[in-house]
Amino acid sequence: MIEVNFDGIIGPTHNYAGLSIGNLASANNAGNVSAPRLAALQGIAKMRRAMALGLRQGVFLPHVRPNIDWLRTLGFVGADAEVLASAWAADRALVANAMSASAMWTANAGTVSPGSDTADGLCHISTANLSTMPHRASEAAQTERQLRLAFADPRFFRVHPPVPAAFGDEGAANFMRLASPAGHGAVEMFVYGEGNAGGFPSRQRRAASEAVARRHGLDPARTLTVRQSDAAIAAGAFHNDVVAVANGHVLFAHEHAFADPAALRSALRTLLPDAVVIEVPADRVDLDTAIRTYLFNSQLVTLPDGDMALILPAEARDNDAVWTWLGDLVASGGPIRRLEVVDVRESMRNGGGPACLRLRVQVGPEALAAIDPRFLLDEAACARIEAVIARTWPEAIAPDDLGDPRLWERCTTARAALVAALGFSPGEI
Ligand code: SUG
Repeated sequence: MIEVNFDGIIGPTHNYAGLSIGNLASANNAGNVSAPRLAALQGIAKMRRAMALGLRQGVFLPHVRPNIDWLRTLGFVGADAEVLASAWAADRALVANAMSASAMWTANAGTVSPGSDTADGLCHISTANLSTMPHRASEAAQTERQLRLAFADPRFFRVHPPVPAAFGDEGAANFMRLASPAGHGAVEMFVYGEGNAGGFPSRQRRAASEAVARRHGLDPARTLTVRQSDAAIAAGAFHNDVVAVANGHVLFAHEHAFADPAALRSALRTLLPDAVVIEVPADRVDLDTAIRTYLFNSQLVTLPDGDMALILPAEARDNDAVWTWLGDLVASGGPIRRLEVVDVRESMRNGGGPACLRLRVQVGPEALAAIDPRFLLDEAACARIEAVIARTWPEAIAPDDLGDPRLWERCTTARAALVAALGFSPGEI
């Protein structure tokens, strides 16, 4: 199977509005001035880096922002500019929600089960409802449209609508898949939270995960629902991918990521005896440091030569405890052999690291050929995207700018230029 990582192109409205309760980076950076152009170029540089490592790369596009349709559902009427102006006058937070560029974090776009795990052999993709946060909940409709375009071929793919909003589902950020190198099958793991840990919402409901597993036609005997620890949520791990990541036969996690790590280990020993669990002990890297540096929000990838690499945020290298631990990990001769550091600081300040920015889709060669090629990257497409960003993305957005009609206009034009540059027609996406 070939893995394609679909990164969200960071949209022109990228800003720091502090919209996500429980996401400490978003809260701590609320009110700061963002740099959308730099942010988007950092995102593309990360994609180029993955491609240089020999990995397949895809993209999803920024959503229509400002999201005027959403403001209309809240009762604002008139021409587009009137809708925005009256929403801004009524409640600035509503416009901040309508301007959010949060669709960049495509690990939250949906959950993907490769065809090798499903009853009908199709690759199943469930659009996430992201229902816990208003700015994220409005993503689902446009996300589903893009998924249906990219994975339209019914011979290989089945795209599902979101599960009902009553059951919060945040997609692949709370999902991990382990596969045996010796062909002993795979295990899909869904991680959920429960209750209100430390006053922070747990955004993934168990019922949502179970619904996704049923819809995908997974074998219940090879599907695990794993509870996230309250300590992790209370410390700011609003998604599991802030404290754990899996790839191939390797699970890389913090000691306090899961409510019952011993039970998880024992289930894995039975289902996938050749799985390797690399657990980072709290006395080497405490939970707060892990969350601040996003050590676990790395992309754990298999390189063409079979070695695994961690694509880490620069914040992980900048911390002595984390970097020392990683040095020991590579020296230990285990499956993770390489460390690749990327700078995605603009996204990080909203709580989105390298792994948040990508959705993994694993396919065979025929299914790969059936993906709409406009969503797949090569050098030429990278250059086209960079040129549009450099020409049209705003350089800075301060909180008051969110109410400026010139910014609304500019961001609309910028997105339209990108849509055209990638070969989509205006109403298509
Ligand atoms: O949902 N931040 C996102 C970050 C998502 C990270 N994704 C993963 N862990 N996979 C969130 O909390 C902040 C936006 C703001 O505050 O304006 C935000 O939505």
